[in-house]
Amino acid sequence: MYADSGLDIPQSSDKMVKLYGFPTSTCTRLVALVCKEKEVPYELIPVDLTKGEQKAPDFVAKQPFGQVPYIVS
Ligand SMILES: N[C@@H](CCC(=O)N[C@@H](CS)C(=O)NCC(=O)O)C(=O)O
Repeated sequence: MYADSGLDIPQSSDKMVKLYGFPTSTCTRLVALVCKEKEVPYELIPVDLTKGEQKAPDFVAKQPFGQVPYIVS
């Protein structure tokens, strides 16, 4: 799913912006595009909208609207 999405493959580094989102979500892609344009390295943390992961209690604790994207720098 991620290989042809145009979004960066998830990596792990505490120093990178963490972008919680779904690869085909336009809202997620907009933030990813801005990061790329501004050369801000980011790590995509998948939140699967098709599985309702955005409404999971642990995610809603971070993002109370239960929507993506959610970013942490
Ligand atoms: N105003 C928000 C809207 C975010 C939004 O609508 N996200 C959609 C995906 S593009 C979403 O999380 N939908 C799932 C849901 O609402 O349960 C933004 O632009 O970041």
